[in-house]
Amino acid sequence: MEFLQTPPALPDAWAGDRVLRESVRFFLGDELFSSASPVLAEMGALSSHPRVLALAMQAEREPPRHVPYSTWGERIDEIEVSPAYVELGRLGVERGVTALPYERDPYGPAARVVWAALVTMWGPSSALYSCPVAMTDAAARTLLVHGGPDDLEVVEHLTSRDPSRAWTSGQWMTEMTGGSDVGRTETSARRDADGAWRLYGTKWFTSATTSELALTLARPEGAPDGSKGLALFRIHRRNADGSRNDIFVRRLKDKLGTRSLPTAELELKGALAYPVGDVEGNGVRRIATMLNLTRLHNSIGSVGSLARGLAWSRSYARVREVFGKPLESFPAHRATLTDLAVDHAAALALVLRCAELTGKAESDTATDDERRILRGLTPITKLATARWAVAGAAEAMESLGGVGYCEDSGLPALVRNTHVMPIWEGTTNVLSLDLLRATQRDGAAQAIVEDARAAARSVVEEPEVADAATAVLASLAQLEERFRSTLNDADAAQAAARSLAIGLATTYACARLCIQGAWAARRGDKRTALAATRLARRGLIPLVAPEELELAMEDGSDVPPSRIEA
Ligand code: MFK
Repeated sequence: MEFLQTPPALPDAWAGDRVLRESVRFFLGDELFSSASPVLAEMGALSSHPRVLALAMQAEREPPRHVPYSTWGERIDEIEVSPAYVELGRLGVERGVTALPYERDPYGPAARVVWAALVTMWGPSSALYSCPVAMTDAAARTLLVHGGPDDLEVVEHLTSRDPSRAWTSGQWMTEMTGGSDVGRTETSARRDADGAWRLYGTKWFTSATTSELALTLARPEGAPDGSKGLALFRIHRRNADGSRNDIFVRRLKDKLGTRSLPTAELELKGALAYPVGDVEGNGVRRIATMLNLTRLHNSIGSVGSLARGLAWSRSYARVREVFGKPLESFPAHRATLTDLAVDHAAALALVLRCAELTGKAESDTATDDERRILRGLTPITKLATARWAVAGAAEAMESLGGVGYCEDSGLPALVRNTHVMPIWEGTTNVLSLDLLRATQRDGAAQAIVEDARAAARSVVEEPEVADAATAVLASLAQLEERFRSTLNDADAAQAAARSLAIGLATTYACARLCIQGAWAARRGDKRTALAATRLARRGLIPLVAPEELELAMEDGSDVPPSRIEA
């Protein structure tokens, strides 16, 4: 009879993920873990349920459509999205992907840890509804911190579990002048005779454009150039009477991935908007609250991709037989899966630590040192997890061979969608430079180094993690020296920024895996200690930054393109 491969089955994202369960228990303690487990178990089962996976596939096949005009010629600029995308959003919202961090009971400051675990599982099944969720959460927090009484009603909608009341928010920051250099924002804000603010300009990348509202930056007339002149505004797609605001869709973006998610170019032609706080030029500082949270969401998305890719790879290795033996028994393949597992454990350790500190900061229980750690840990967690996730998703696809390269396996969508992680919310270099700035202004890197050192020292005598903890301490000393020798020279610091950021993230992840591994080993499970050891053996700091920067742009790159007729 013709051979037919037994298909791999995606395991339950909670019951089938030992590292996630152990990590959440490590962060929460036994008692809170018991109370959070049912919620997380439900999400684990839901996110790997065949119906949910089918919805995600459907949303991938049904990209958004821009409908500029009504049947009778009225300009409407509707964006139609797949019903599957809407349904996936409903499933997440009902289970608290936006609401849980705002419900202090029963988890208190640890709510962000429970929530982060929840969203890592839901994200890869959400057909990128995780994107509006990121911006909605971040907008709610930004409005709570910087907004006034009028914003509170909006926050209620943004943090509701009731799909009939729940709103989502976008974040319209990027303009044609740049996603990174936000200070060049050209959108202007003018005040009407009746005192209302109206915005004029073009927003170049606006995702989740079907959201009810967005937070955006604009320059009030007469305000200075640069980021110091920008103010933050809340802007709604529809006015209070249901009529459309003066927001026009130029076109939808044709993206490599995130295909189910609408991303548009928008023109604001006198669109009504409400300042968040004053208009005295605190816009970038205020939107930074939003950015720090969306960067955490991005990191959670990267962990989700790593977990999903690893789950598919392992599942396939269990059912596939080659050269007369199960694939899972080949040392070459085991080595590949081991490194994927280490990347996943390291990324999760960083993300849950960031979530823990975010929860403390939001509930005003963080110490000054913890705030400094969080300031630097957010960008480096985002940049490191995104890079690991891109490599991990590609590795997972490769591990399924040719079938993994075919659309109906779902792996190509995972690879495409993961590729947005290093780009969305700040590229690797932009975030590396953010770490340098936060180090010079707030001592962020020093705080991270001290925290990692204290962690490694606390377990360096424990046999299971002694080697890894020793490597962490050596790496921290090297990093300190590299920071010291480069920070005073702006060009040298820039050239070294990426290797410093990745080195610090990897070393910090290893320190966290050391303390978690020692804790788990005392309870009888040595696998996280093994992950710490393997991570340390791979090397914690990348090579020193190149000094041969003249190789970057070769002579001749200014030669005009060929004009020969083909
Ligand atoms: C899933 C979706 C898929 C769709 C496809 C997506 C495609 C990609 C679309 C995109 O374009 S994503 C673009 C994402 N863009 C960014 O993430 C912004 C990157 N740029 C930065 O992060 C800059 O550092 C930033 C704009 C925030 C600030 O740069 P500036 O203009 O040079 O200002 P400056 O002086 O560094 O900071 C201004 C103030 O904000 C300072 O405070 P003070 O005024 O009190 O001195 C900073 O300390 C503060 N600040 C900046 N970043 C902060 C921060 N505070 C706290 N946390 C931060 N992260």
